[in-house]
Amino acid sequence: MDVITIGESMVLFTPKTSGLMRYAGDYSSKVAGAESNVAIGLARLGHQAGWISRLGEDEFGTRIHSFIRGEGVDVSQVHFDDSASTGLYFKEKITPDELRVTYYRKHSAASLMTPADLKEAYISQAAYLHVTGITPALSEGCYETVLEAMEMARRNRVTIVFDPNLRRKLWEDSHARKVLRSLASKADVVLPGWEEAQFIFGESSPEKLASAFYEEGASHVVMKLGKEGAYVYSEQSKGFVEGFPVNNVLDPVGAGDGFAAGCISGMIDGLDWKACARRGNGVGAMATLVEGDVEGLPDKGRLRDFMNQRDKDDV
Ligand code: KDG
Repeated sequence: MDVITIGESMVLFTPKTSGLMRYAGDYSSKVAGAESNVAIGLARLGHQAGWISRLGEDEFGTRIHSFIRGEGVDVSQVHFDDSASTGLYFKEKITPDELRVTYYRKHSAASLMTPADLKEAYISQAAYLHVTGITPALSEGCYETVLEAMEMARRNRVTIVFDPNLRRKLWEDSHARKVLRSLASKADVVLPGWEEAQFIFGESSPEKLASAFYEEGASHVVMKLGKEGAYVYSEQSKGFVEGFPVNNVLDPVGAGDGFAAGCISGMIDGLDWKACARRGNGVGAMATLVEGDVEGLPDKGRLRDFMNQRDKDDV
C-alpha cells in the first residue's frame, strides 16, 4: 500500500438551482469526504490507497462504500455500524459567488470511530499515512483514533502527512487552533493553506509561517496559496512554485484534496519537493474544473497533458 488515510465520507447533495436551499426542489447527489477524496485522487494517479472509516448500515453507507471501492481504493478497513447513520452534506450555491456548506453529521457512524478501528499491521505496511484536521473535530474518539494512527505510523517508520483542513463549523476556534498545531508538530509533512497557517500562528507571510511549522517539528512544509501556487519549506529546498490559474472554475471545493493527492503522488514517485508541489498545483487546478469533489481529479495522462499545455501557453 502506498498511502492509508482515515476519515469520514458523506453523501453530498447539491441543489440543481441556485439560491437558498429552502426553495430547492431537485438535488444531485455525489460522494465526498476530504480523506477519501485524497485516496481517490491517488488511485486515479495509479497509486495504491486505502481508506479507514465507519459508515452507517444504510443505503447511503452502501453507496459510499461501493463508489469508493469502485474508484480502486482499498476499503477492507471500513466498518458498517448499525447504531448510527451515514453523514450527509449539502453544498448550496446561493449566488454565483457565494457557496455555503451545511453538514448533517453529528453523531454519525464515522464520528463513533475509536482506536479499536485501527490495525497496526495494516498501517505499518504503508509508505505514507495521510490524516487531516477534520477527523479530530468529529469527536473525542475520532481525535484519539487519529493520534493512535499517527503513533502507529511513527513506530513503523511510515511517513505522516498532515493537512490541517480547518472546518470552523465543526469546532470552536481556540480548541481547533490548539489541536491542529499539536497534530502538525507530530507530522513529517504538513500541507496547510495560507489562511489555515494564519489561523494557527497569526497573520504573517507564507515563508514565516512555513518556517513556524518546520520549527515545531515538521521536516517538510508545502503551503497552498490557491491560484498563486504553493510555497515549499524544507532543509533541501525553499521557495515558491507557480500555480496553474484557471478562468473557468466550476467548483472550488475539493481543490485542496486534489493538491494533497498530487503532492503525495510526487512524493511516492520520488520527485523533489518543488516538483511535488507543482504536481499538487496541477491536480488542485483540475479538480476545480468539474462539479463535485472528486469528479475532476485526473489520471496521470490527463494531468500530464494539462500541465504540458499550460507550460506551452506560458511560453
Ligand atoms: O475538502 C473537501 C471536503 O470539505 C468535503 O469533501 C467534505 O470532508 C468534507 C468536510 O468535512 O468538509
